[in-house]
Amino acid sequence: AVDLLTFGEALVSLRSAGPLATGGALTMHLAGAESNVAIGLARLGHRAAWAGRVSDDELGGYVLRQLRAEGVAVDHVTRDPQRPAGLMFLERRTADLTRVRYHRAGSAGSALGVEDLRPALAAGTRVLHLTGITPALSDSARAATRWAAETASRAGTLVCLDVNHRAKLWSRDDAGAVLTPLAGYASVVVASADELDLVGEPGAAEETVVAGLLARGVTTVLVKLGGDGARAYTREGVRHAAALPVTAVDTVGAGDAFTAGYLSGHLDGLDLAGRLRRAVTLGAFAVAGDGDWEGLPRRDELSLLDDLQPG
Ligand code: KDG
Repeated sequence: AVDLLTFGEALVSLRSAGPLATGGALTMHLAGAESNVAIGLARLGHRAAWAGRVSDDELGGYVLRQLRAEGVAVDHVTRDPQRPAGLMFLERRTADLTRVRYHRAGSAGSALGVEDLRPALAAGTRVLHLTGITPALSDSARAATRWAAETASRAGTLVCLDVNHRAKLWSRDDAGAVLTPLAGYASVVVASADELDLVGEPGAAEETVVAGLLARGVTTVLVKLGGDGARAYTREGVRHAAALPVTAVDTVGAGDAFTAGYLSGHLDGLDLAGRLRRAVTLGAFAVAGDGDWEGLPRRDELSLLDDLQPG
């Protein structure tokens, strides 16, 4: 058994320093919200596994090599000889503004199905992490996500749904129709403030959506506020966690780092304040360095930011 199992599509991300239209050098990175979370946990010494389908070529080999190098278990990854790797082009315009272009329709990762997840879930996990990206990829990926959430929640496994709305993959209406029922299987729901209503009534206020989720059995709702930190709602009330004051170099991946930190704190048995402190600490490491996950801390580095007071 592992501490955390996550699944989805891992992408090969090709990053340019400036506008793509002007060309120049691209650098190759592993991307994917779920694999970012798995790496965040593995860096802290937790046993993390990632499941999904990768292409049976050099690019799929690259994805597996990166995950293995970071200590993420890939025992339940399927190589797909028929379909290509999902690609993502990322152009940086400012530290906060990056534009993404996907080439992932019909990819190996998007062909994910229930049978790809069955052995991974059967092997056992303390936490199942899933995102709102995976059900946007295909009908089979949507069915697999729902199956995994339902199966894990029935087995008493902690399920964490990280909403992660990707407007380039589906509309808010389509996302809401799928993610709202999915949230009913989750114990922990993570969303940024502008995507929270995708797990409630469209346009509903934060308090209304949160009350609905808590009534449906969700125990913790984490609302990410970017540079303003996060709010955590439980039945006991609401608590605000400020972000740590670091200079933002690259904000992509900060949300995944936040989730990884929160779940790491949960696995370590920390109280809510401790889980939030670890969440904002990982978020700070993610924004302070380039890349989605490259700057995430190892356990002995967690204390590096201890002297920073939440700003
Ligand atoms: O969360 C960061 C992600 O945006 C990135 O790694 C790619 O998973 C990704 C996606 O589908 O956008």
